[in-house]
Amino acid sequence: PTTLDEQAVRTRVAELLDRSRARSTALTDAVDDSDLVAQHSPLMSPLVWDLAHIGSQEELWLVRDVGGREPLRPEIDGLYDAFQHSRASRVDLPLLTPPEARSYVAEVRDKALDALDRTPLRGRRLVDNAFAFGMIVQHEQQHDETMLATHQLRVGAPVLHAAPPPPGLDPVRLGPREVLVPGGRFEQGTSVEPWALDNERPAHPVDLPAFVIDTYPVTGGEYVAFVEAGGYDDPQWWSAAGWAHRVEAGLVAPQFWERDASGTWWRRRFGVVEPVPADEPVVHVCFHEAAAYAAWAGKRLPTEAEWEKAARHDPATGRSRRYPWGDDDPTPAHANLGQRHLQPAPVGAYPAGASAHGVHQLMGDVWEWCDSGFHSYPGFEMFPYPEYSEVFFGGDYKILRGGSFGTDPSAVRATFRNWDHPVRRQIFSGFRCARDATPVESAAGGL
Ligand code: AVJ
Ligand code: FE
Repeated sequence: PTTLDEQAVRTRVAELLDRSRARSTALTDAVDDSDLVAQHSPLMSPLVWDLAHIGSQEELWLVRDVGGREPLRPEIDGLYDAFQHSRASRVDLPLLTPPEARSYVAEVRDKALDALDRTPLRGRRLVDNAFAFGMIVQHEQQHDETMLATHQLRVGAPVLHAAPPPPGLDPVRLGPREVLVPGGRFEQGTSVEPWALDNERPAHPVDLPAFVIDTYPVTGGEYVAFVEAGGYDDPQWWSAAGWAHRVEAGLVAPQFWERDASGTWWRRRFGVVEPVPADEPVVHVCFHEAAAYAAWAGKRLPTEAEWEKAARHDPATGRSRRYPWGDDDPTPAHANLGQRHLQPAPVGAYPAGASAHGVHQLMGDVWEWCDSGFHSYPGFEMFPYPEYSEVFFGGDYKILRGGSFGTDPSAVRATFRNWDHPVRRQIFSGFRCARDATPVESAAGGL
């Protein structure tokens, strides 16, 4: 018999599947078919690959695995296996055409919804089957964010539109630039969040010395000061690997920035060219640029554990929250998520989203580089397949936390761990700074 609980899960999953598909459709209908099959950057797949790959993963996990159905298109599995073909080479594969890809994903979705209706979602299966649906919702949303990054790389007139973000706070109301997080234990990761991926598990204690962290991400205005001070010309701020990359790639400023003859910095954002906004978190910087800025500012990047403690730890109860503001799911008042806006919001725009430690904009706006590699937590158990996280542990990656304006709320939590190569910056990546607390600060317990 169907329990109320089970029906509620079904309804919620169906809504989220609908929402992710509406987003994929909007991102792929926004351009001509010739644009869908084009290579906008060797760092990205053609958009039509992402679309059919979304369908292919859904077929594997929901139609074949959960639903126990026969394969729809077994012959195309290899084309859409991300491990078989590099992003740069996908444009040369005999991919489904845009009309074929559209009808393929629609056919898969019909069968996935049928599986959702017929599959038990109770008991142990509630965990396993409901998780498979949650994983597929998150997978589609992750590729939607990737497609959004491809749109940003695409050259041409604007085709995406969204309302501007809410205004920020003036510096007086924003308060201090940094805050002390006292030393001590907190719980990192989760064992209970239903849609948490394997790499976020299990919950485990971490003991950290006191540290100081920025109350909001580094802004465009602050970053311009680093550029104008010659930060890109002075190897003392850069790690050896960072400097080598800065020279080899010819980095002079964040991606999509350009300086005019009068010295004004401009940025291109989804086809719109506008002055770099001084009060918006800087975006499209790689890990090396973020670390160099932090060194120039006399600080460093936070570790992943520091970021998570600043975001989740509630000093009043000792508990770790699901989100910086508490346990409630994100609303538009909490964070700039879900592509509601096509840019980060000015600092201070989400006072309701601040953490217990008074740290703003940890969720949404920009992914934040952390000075930590991608490793498993103690007690990690691979689930449901090694290719999601396990094969990436220990690779040449740095952690990113918190999600960007292009991340859907269904695909991010304060425990969510993203990772990428330290040289990547076509993603919506920014950062905030941290530093060790001085003995006086640690002893005082507050700034
Ligand atoms: C977690 C964002 C690094 O996009 O490469 C998508 C997510 N895994 N398909 C990525 C993912 C398989 C992944 N990241
Ligand atoms: Fe994928």
